[in-house]
Amino acid sequence: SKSTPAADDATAPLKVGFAQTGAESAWRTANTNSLRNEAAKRGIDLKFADGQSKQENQIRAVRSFIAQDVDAIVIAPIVETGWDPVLREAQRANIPVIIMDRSVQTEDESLYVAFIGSDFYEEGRMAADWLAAHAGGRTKIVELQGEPGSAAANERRKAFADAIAKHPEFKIIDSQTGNFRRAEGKTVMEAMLKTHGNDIEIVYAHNDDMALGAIQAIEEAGKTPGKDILIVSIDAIKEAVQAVADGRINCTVECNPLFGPKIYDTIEQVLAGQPVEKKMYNQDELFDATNAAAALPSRQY
Ligand code: GYE
Repeated sequence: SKSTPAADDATAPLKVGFAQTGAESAWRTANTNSLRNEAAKRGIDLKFADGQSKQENQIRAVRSFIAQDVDAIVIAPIVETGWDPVLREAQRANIPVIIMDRSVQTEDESLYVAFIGSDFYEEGRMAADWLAAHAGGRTKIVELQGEPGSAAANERRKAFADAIAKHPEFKIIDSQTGNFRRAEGKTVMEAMLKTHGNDIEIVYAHNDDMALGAIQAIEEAGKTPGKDILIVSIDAIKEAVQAVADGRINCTVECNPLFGPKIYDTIEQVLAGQPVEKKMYNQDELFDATNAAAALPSRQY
């Protein structure tokens, strides 16, 4: 197996390659900062690659990390499928890979050492359950999906559909991708308002950035988000928790992006030959009118 850097040279800093998805959302920026800041704190040499939302860029970055003989590789996979060949290359080079944030579908689970992230299915279920309890007779939902093919969009969509199927009064009248981006959330919402007009009673957004974009579209259409149209969302970035406190978003389910410490702890354990858990999930909370204002001062992202 891979020798520790200490075995090569006691003074050499740990070299970690990080293939990030891109910079599509405030969540993502917080995630990038967490890995960068914690690396700086620990004296880790972090090689950061921005995938610019393209899997091919991420695969190219992983290959270059292998060529640079890094000690470990962290991947935040844009989409779930298509990773096996490059993961095999890393394994052949004896470089451990940590999958962070979004999961991969693989035929060989030994191709990565650990997954660290949130349970996206659980997040979608929490959003739907909140709605079932608080919709107050509103039933017609439009969905703003995240990046097509991403684990986050796939699971948030499936969980929500499964959960509202148990409440036959609800109906998803339209569902389109906004790619986890604020500007796209706004344009998609504008188009939906044109198509469906007053029929839209609820927005389910797969992330806060799209919800915040949708809110702008709703306000520009002369409606009041949070009242005329209920908004449920995921991530709990500070700006969205503030919007919940202000009554413009009704609920946001937390998805904690601050993985830096956990990622490097895990890498250090793996390189020291210690066993690590294969799948590590965050415990995520939900914010609505009852707890958002109180939570605001302590929100870290
Ligand atoms: O919800 C979204 C980001 O994969 C959990 O990606 C992540 C999602 C997050 O762009 O804001």
